Amino acid sequence: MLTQPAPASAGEETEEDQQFRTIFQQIAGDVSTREPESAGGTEIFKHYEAEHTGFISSYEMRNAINDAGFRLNNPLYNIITMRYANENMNIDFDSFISCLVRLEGMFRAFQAFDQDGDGTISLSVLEWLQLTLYA
Ligand SMILES: [Ca+2]
Repeated sequence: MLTQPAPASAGEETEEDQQFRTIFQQIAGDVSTREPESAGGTEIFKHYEAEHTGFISSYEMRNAINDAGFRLNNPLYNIITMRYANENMNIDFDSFISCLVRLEGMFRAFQAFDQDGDGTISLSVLEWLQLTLYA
């Protein structure tokens, strides 16, 4: 289903290209086996959803994301609201699950690259594009 990123010219793959491809394959493999409903997201959404309106507020979204195990900061919560909330600053179920899946994928990718676990990664622009266009 997923197309693997190909090196710029076959036969001239550097060690870094190979490493990136291995990591990307790991991530793609993880994604393809991922549960459609992320990390108990359905239960979390129901917990915050007020009176079966089908929405949670952007404020509740912060708590819900926390409950799903993600620790973010205010700028990131603001970005998530801009990206996933509707014009009334509410988030519906599908958007909530999309957000969780995205966060999961991005964290997973980061951890795959951060092999020494120091919380920083180094990517070339092409690696960055492969990662973000895929995620
Ligand atoms: Ca690192």
